[in-house]
Amino acid sequence: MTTITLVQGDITRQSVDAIVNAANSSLLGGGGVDGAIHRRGGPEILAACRRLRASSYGKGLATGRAVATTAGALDARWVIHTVGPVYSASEDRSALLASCYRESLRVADENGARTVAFPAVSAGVYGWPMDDAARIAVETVRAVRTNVEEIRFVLFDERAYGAFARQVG
Ligand code: AR6
Repeated sequence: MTTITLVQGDITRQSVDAIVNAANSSLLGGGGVDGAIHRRGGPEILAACRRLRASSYGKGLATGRAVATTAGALDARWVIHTVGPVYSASEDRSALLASCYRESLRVADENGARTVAFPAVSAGVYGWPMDDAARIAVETVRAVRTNVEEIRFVLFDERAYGAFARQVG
């Protein structure tokens, strides 16, 4: 049984097995959630990302994929980095956004994580409309077969929290 929970707050303050990062394909950090995770998690995470770049992801991590690193100083065992699609009004990229959630849960399962915190992937800098981002996120995780016991969506503000709450019902 997997439970979906919602929290309004800062994902870097969560105590879970895995924290999902809305990264970019470089894996070398950025703003938004990515910046916050690297700031609070410390240099170990970036060092692990650099090693991944050097070993397996020379061309970067593809959109819709996910990979785990140490969580550094965060209160978690892993950070799972996933790359959301940039929103496009002219092209339907929702399969790629759904893939971020599926792949992140697959990586969580591979590592044995039982509690996983997700941000609203692509709904910040990447421009995805919040209601649609919430619908895709919730529908996708509900359809996944996983050993994860708690999927916690951590929403930064009231608007995001409301959008997810309407989907979870
Ligand atoms: N905790 C929870 N949610 C947060 C936090 C936080 N600490 N900070 C921001 N959010 P974004 P994206 C919310 O932009 O759209 C980065 O530069 C935010 O309000 O972090 O996937 C990466 O390096 C929004 O609702 O991710 C990429 O280049 C949601 O998290 C790019 O941004 C996602 O916003 C990825 O863009």
